[in-house]
Amino acid sequence: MSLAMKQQQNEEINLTPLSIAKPEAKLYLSFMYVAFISLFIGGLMGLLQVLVRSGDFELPLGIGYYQILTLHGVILALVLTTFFIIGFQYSLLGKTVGMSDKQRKLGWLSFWTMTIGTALTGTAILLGEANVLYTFYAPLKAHPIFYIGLALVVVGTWIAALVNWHQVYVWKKAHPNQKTPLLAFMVTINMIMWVICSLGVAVTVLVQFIPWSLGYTETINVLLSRTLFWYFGHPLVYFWLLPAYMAWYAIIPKIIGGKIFSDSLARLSFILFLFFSIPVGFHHQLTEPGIDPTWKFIQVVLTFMVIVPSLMTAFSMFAMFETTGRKQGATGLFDWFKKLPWKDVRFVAPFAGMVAFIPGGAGGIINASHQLNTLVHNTIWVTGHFHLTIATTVLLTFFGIAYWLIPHLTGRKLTPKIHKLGIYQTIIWAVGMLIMSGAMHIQGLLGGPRRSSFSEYGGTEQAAEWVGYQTAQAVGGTLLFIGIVLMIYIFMELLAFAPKGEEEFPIAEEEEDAQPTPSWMENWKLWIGITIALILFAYTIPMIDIIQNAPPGSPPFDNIL
Ligand code: HAS
Repeated sequence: MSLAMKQQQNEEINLTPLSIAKPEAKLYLSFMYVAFISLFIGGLMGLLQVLVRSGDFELPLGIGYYQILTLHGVILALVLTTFFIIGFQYSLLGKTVGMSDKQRKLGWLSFWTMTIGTALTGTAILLGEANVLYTFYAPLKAHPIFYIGLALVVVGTWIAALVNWHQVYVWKKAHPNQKTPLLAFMVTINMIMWVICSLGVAVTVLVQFIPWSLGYTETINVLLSRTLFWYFGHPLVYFWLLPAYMAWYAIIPKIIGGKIFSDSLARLSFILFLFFSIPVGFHHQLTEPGIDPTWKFIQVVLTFMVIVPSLMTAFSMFAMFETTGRKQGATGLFDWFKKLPWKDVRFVAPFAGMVAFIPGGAGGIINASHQLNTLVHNTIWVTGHFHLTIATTVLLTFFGIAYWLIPHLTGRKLTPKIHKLGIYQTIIWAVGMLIMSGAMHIQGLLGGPRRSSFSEYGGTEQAAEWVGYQTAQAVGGTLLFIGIVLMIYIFMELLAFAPKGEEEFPIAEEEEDAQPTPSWMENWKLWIGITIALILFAYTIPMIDIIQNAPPGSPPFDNIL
């Protein structure tokens, strides 16, 4: 069916979600294959790391600790997330605004560009030519293929962004006076943020790293490269978070039998993310010399602004849970809690992710506080923080999405057995992460460094204090690996073995008496204008300073690890 016909049908049935045709499903599923293969490889590397750090295990065959650490970070933080997100977002748009044949073909182009890039980067790491970790901080130097591969992954996502915006544009033209469906609005924002921020990493990779790694330039401006990386690196974490929020705002209400709490509030929180995600990168560089403290202070203030939309989200979630519970007959202060569908894994997994975000977010606020940051920076506390946020909050939500998205796309049923297995999976994950991330937080407070293999540090007393926590991390990490194996099994069941049938693509509706969403919320020129103004304000002067007063650049440190 052509896109115009689908949209016509959409209008006739009063904006009920569109159906997903087989060729579209194939595209969305391809992204999921790469995401879940990455989960397995990255998880295995994680297991090896925690075992090495326990002090009781050595890597065989001359494999280096920093080689597997790089693979772990790149394949989980960059590949798994990006593939899942792009595939999920395509499916959201396919469902809410439609996808034409031409758009689908370009969707494949984005997929293959990203996949070829991943293969190149992965090969460089596997050959031991890129032990530079996922942040590839200069002056550590990798083989040029590592950077070229990463650049291709980014180019692939830009193609996806263009396709996404085109999908929304075509829909808008066909529905001139209607508001963009909430999920399509959210995808549009996420991709605007992503394209603006990934320009930073593109510039440093193309202008600094590739020529330097090819030997065309002798030195690199280290501070500039790190600043451009973090200009990208912090919004990157919201690029991971916002798809989880899409599910929390617009999908979870349907799963629990409720309605969207407030369409306007959800849109406003996404607009605030667009404004405040980017001009905050210095909070990763608070201990770095060469950046004027005034600008660090300004970016810390802006960091506290980006906490606001998450607090709005927390408020909305509580409000949505309570309103739904009360409509189902709950009375008293907390009865609504019992009304939540505790046997439905599509709800339980993301809910566990929400709970993890309470300490995860609090940890972020600690990190962002300049004085406290001096205590935790470069300690394994930070690793604990991001395992709670990305590896629990976001990932459990992604698992929650997979439970309905995969069978919806493969035409299979989410059976009671899989619900049950999924709930065990969630529990194993939550317990494993509680142990591993909890031990990381405490060890960090005791001064344990991050990004480091096992060492007794010459037999110092302080390092001896850390060993017990490292053993706990190995216990937690082993549980997490069991959780990964279980999740891969569930994924394969949903892909090919579960009984044939239909699974719902749950998209929630607004309350009947909801106030209309103001039309100015779609004033894209204004939102992008404010975003650019904030970026220019936060970065122009310090950037000029970093370039003009740069110390001598650094020659490459080649595979010293
Ligand atoms: Fe972070 C470092 C600050 C959020 C990821 N962060 C990292 C790194 C990663 C990362 C990967 O300021 C390491 C990078 C590296 O390799 O060096 N982070 C923050 C702040 C937030 C934050 C202020 N981070 C995230 C998210 C991530 C993530 C989200 C991934 C997805 N982070 C930092 C800073 C550093 C940092 C510094 C640098 C540290 C250093 O020195 O190197 C905020 O966005 C957090 C706001 C969140 C909240 C929580 C709201 C709670 C909600 C849940 C509601 C629960 C419900 C359930 C409804 C305020 C929405 C209720 C049920 C019940 C039963 C109660």
